[in-house]
Amino acid sequence: MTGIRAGERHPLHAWGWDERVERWWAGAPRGTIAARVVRADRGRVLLQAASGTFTAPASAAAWSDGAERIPTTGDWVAVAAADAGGHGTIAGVLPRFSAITRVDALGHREQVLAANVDSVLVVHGLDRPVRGGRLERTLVLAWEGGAQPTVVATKTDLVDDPTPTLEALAALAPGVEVLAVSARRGTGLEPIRELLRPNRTAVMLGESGAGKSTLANRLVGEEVQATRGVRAGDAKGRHTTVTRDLLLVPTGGVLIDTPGLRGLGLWEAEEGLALAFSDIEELAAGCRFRDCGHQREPGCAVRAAAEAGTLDPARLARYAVLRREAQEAEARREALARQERRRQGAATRKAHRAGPRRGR
Ligand SMILES: Nc1nc2c(ncn2[C@@H]2O[C@H](COP(=O)(O)OP(=O)(O)OP(=O)(O)O)[C@@H](O)[C@H]2O)c(=O)[nH]1
Ligand SMILES: [Mg+2]
Ligand SMILES: [Zn+2]
Repeated sequence: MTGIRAGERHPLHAWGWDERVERWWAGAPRGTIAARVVRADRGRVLLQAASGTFTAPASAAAWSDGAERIPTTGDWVAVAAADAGGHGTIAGVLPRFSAITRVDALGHREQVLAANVDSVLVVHGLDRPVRGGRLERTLVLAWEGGAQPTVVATKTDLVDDPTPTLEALAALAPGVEVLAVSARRGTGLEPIRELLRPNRTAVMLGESGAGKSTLANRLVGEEVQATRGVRAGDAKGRHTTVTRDLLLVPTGGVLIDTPGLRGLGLWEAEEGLALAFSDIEELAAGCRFRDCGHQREPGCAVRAAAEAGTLDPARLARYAVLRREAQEAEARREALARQERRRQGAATRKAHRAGPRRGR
């Protein structure tokens, strides 16, 4: 298929091609070539193939596993035809080993922000206050997507002592490493470089102005991404990055820079919630009822901890909000699945009725 001999490197190795992709590629349609999506931009994607780059519409395409996927940054795809002008057609999107997903603006569909990522760098700019809810939500998305999160507190050069903020971040992210870096000075980057070893993909998520693109440029070693100063006064960003871009870093890994997203609605989140709130999950083992909702149930160990001050009551309240949101999303998912089954049922019945007539 690709004509690569054992021991030889795949030409897309630098872009993250590994055994996982290799295995799935066995199901590729005949005559197609492999490519990775290196940019997603409002309905279009930029593809990196061994022979060069193509653009293609970001429309849903099936794979031999029967699933349809809309290609997004980080995806591996099979390109069918590409013309001399560099326009390609995507014949299929490979299965993903991880996918960072949020719900779309209407709340009806999932949008995959980045596919096939090993780690999520949750970037927080030390020039702004910590927004606990936002950070926790991002961690839920990362865990749910099947990636390992790391919190990156950047702009250490702007604060005298980052310690109190780092402690606050750690309390919001149990079991997650919190790194302190300055992209401006280039300090504290070693642990990130370690995450970006060959064949590893990381995606950065964080508010606009947090310093994602500046960090990306520092890690890449070149000004590949545009950056812009934050608003004086509240340090709010100006939504400089508008596409999701996959970049090669000299350590051999791949880094995805994303726009600072306003909305990060949950779509599927049960596992992500359990991992992001492992402290509450642990406490819940002591609740009298196994399905305790930590609301008004008697013998609730979680509420007891909040009352005793060992669990931040504000964190518990935010957890309850996210849980409700996840339950609502689940109900919507189920309703959509029912709708789809009805639609398919109707199509099958129609085909049966039309069948014999057409046969004659
Ligand atoms: N002092 C200092 N400033 C930084 C650092 N990192 C980023 N900045 C500044 O923060 C501002 C915003 O940085 P960006 O990298 O554009 O932020 P972003 O997260 O990519 O923002 P969006 O693309 O809008 O999502 C710029 O003025 C940067 O120069 C840092 O480590 N130290
Ligand atoms: Mg940016
Ligand atoms: Zn409870």
